[in-house]
This record gives sequence, structure tokens and C-alpha cells, in this order.
Amino acid sequence: MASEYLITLADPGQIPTLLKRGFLNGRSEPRIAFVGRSNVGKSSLINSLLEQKIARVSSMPGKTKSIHFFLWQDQRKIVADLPGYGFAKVAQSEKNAWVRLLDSYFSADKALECVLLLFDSRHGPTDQDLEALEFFAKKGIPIQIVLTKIDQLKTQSERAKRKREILEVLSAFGVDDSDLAWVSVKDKKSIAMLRERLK
Ligand SMILES: Nc1nc2c(ncn2[C@@H]2O[C@H](COP(=O)(O)OP(=O)(O)O)[C@@H](O)[C@H]2O)c(=O)[nH]1
Ligand SMILES: [Mg+2]
Repeated sequence: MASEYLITLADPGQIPTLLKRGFLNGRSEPRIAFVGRSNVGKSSLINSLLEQKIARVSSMPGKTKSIHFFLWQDQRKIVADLPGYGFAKVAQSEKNAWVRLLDSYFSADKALECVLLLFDSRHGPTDQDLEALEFFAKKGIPIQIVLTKIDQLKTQSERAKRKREILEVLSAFGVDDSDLAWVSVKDKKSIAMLRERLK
């Protein structure tokens, strides 16, 4: 069945009309939010999971400044494609707008099921990634960590090495192996496994 674009949240001022009693613009499907730095692969992963080219994939980091909501028809959920963080060239005033929008959204949405926190498997979590992890942990929001672009790790030994390094960093946050999903949009099996996890 077809998924569809629902609505865009561009300003905290829209929240009182958009989010009411757990409903998003009149819809009750639980939300999953895709969070991570610009270019980590949020929109690509949404398109792969929903099997539809629905979220805009950009080669220009830092372009999306709003939260775009999509209906994931098969799983009866609403997917939120969030603006990415960690783009150095964005002006401070814009960063503050980003923080305000996200903070208001995460405080207001009473039907948020989980946050998918995307980290680039090539680099492992950055300081900002870890800040995001702490932000959601403190709010008591369930987190699913996703390591993206694993096709870029070319050899078995490179993958094993990265995995060790990433787990070492994340173990300090109480995260272990079973909490991680490793994906590539070029590997259909990895996408199918994540889809199962999210059911
Ligand atoms: N090699 C590879 N490239 C990817 C993968 N996922 C996304 N990309 C590329 O990474 C860039 C940023 O992707 P996008 O989904 O727009 O990231 P977003 O800014 O987090 O939404 C695009 O050029 C994508 O084609 C992946 O699994 N493997
Ligand atoms: Mg995007």
C-alpha cells in the first residue's frame, strides 16, 4: 500500500494546532523520528524502509530546516524526517532555531514511539551524536541506534574493527551490541532486518 507525505513542521508556532492529545494533524499513528547529522542518510533510509521515493535525498548537507512527516502505510506509523545537526557552516542563529524546533517538538509529541538515531559507520559517533544520545535518554524516549552506509566499509576486517571501536565508545552509555542495527541502503537484507525490528 502506498505511503504518503503528510505535513511539514517548520516553526514551533505551528505546534499547538498540529499536535493535540497525541494526534498529529488529526492522525493517531505512533511516530518514529529519524535523527542524525546532516548527510548521515536519514532521508535515504526512510525511502528504503518505506520502499518509496518519498523523502528528499540531498547531496547538499544542511538543507532541510523543517520536520517532514510521512505516513508509513504498511506499519501504520508516522515517520518524522528531522533536520540534521552538525553542519558547521550553519549560522548560530539558525542552530538556535533548530534547537528550539526540536525541543518543542519532542516535548509536545505524546505519541512518539521511538527515535532512530543514525550514526555514520565510517566515523562512529561524533561528540554531537553522543549529545543527541544523552538528550533522548534524559527525556526517557526509547532509542534505536542505526549505523549507516556499511557498504562503505569494504573489508570484513574493517567492519570488525569499526564495530569494536564504536561499541567501546557506546558502552559508556549503556549501549551494547544487540542495541545496534547496521544498515546500507544498498543492502536490502539489512533494511528488511531493521523493518522487522521496528514492527
Ligand atoms: N554509500 C552509501 N551512500 C548513502 C547511503 N545512504 C545515504 N547515502 C548517500 O548519502 C548522502 C546523504 O543522504 P541523505 O539521505 O540525504 O542524508 P540526510 O541528510 O541524513 O537525510 C546522499 O548522497 C546519499 O545517496 C548508504 O547506505 N550507502
Ligand atoms: Mg534528509
